[in-house]
This record gives sequence, structure tokens and C-alpha cells, in this order.
Amino acid sequence: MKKTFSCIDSHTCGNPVRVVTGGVPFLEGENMFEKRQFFIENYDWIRRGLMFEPRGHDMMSGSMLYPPHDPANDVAVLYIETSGCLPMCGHGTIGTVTVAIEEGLIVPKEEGKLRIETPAGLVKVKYEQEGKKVKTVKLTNVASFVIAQDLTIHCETLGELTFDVSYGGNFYAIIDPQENFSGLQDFTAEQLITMSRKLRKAINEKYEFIHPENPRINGLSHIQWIGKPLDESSDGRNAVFYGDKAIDRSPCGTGTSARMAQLHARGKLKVNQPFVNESYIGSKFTGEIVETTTVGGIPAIIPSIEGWAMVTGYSTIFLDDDDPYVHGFQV
Ligand code: PYC
Repeated sequence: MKKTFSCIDSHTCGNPVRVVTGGVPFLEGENMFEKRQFFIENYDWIRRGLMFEPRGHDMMSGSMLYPPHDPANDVAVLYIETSGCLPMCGHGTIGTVTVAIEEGLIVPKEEGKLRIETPAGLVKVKYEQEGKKVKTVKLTNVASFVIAQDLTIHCETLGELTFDVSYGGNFYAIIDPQENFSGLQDFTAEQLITMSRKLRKAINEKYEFIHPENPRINGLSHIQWIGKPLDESSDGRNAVFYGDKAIDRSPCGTGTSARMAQLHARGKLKVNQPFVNESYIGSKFTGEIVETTTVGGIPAIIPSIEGWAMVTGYSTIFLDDDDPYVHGFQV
């Protein structure tokens, strides 16, 4: 059997977003969270084939568009990545919106605005265009909150590390500079990846993290290393580890949301105070706390994230059962 997928490729601040426009499967479910579950159980081979080598690579991520379940919304999105199907992906949303608007995949109900159903909840978007090009995308993310502070874990390379765990659409361990960690600027991506993989496993064995309103969102998926910005005018810089071998090339939308929730909880970031966050490669998102709220009784913020994306090309991809690597591989 040979399946054909049409894709429009893009990148958000350096991190890839492959929007699958043809060949997407029909998904059962009443909402995007249930559809994500159905996809994982029945069609994960599509994600693996389109994301992993030889058709993708360690950092590859993407999305599929579905009709909204609530007619007040514009579209529903499934996120696919080397790491799995995230409940929410910020850079993925910015890339998906850019592709969808520039390529005419969505006709917005209201010019310059979109209401997007994600597995993690409703995400509202504003975008600005110059001619046909989308110049910026600003998303208002799901409620983000700190679930644990000052946890400790032993890192083989660095020794004991203290970290907070914060949710921004995914659960992040945030490792600030401290006695045993001078900051991400002193480490190569390879070193961060090797340490992160072991740390995530150790943290998940020692601690449990469950979303208070949706227990099916659980477990630490990402590690966020903090360090000195490359540009002195920026407010922060991160290196976000995801999947098994990836450091986000963008400042990570859900990671920046989690970081802002953590800074707010520690009294270091106020509502409406812009937060310019750099990625490992120095690309930037501007974040802001729009308002405060609670999630299951836990103090939370509603963050916004603004960034840009570029469409890089079209691809038609075959998943052919005659190919021994039809479902991808990682080395
Ligand atoms: O931008 O939210 C994000 C993201 C998650 C994983 C990679 N990027």
C-alpha cells in the first residue's frame, strides 16, 4: 500500500512546522482531545512516517487541520511531532496559522482573528498581514500555572539540581542557573540533549504531574534550560528539549508560557509586562501575561505569545509499505 500526503512546510523562528494538507485521516471524537487520542491509537504511523527520518528529522513537527466542533470557532488542530501528539504547541500554532492564511486553507470568520480548538483547549489568535504575507501571529494560550516549586533531582553530569515544574500546554521542568548549572550558554545542544533525556526519565520516576482539570494530560514531556540572552535587550533565553533528540529552534510557545507562569509565581513578572524570550539560536518571541486566573484552584496566568513564521515550500510525501523505513527511524 502506498499513501500520499500533501504538505506545506514552514518554520517558526527556525523550528519546522509541516502542515499536512492532503491525506489526513478521519478521526472519531467529540472534541480535539478525543480526536488526538483516536489518532494516537489508530494513525500514529502517519506521524512517525512524516516526522522521523528519512522524511523528517529529530526536530520535525507539524499539524493537521480539522473542522471545528463549535461553529463559533474557525478550525481545530492536531499537533504531530517527533515527541508524539502534544496537547498544545505554540510554534506549531504560529506556523500553522501562517500557512493556513497565506495559502487560503482557512477563511477566518473575522479578518485578522482565528479561534482555534486545540487538544489542550481554545486558543485565540490575532495575525497581521502585509499583502498576502502573514507578518506576525499572536496567540492567547491556555491557562498556564506552576504545579511544583523547588523540586530536586540528581543529574549524573552536574550533580544535584533544583527546578520548578510549570504547565503552558505541556509540563516543563524549568532549570534556572544555580550553583551546579551556570546557564545554557555554557553547554552545547548535544550536552543539553544528553542530560535532558536522562533527567526527564528520572524526574518522571520520582514525581507525578497531573493537570488538575484534565488528568489525561500528565507527565513531564519537556525540559527547559535557562541562560543569559544573546541580545542584552531580551528578557530571557531558553533551550527547550523535546522528543528524544530535539532542542527547539524557536523560544517554544508553551515553554515561554510555562516560564512566564513560573516568573509570575515568583513575583518576577507582572501582568501586561512584555517578556522577550530568546531561543537557543537567538530567535525571539514576545510574551505577555494577559490576565490571571485559576486552574483547579491553582493560581494561573493567561499568556500571550507573539512570533513569526515563513512558508518554505510544498512537499508530496509517500508512505510506501515496500519501504523498510516507511514508519521512520531515529539513530
Ligand atoms: O512552541 O510550544 C511550542 C513547542 C513545543 C515543542 C516544541 N515547540
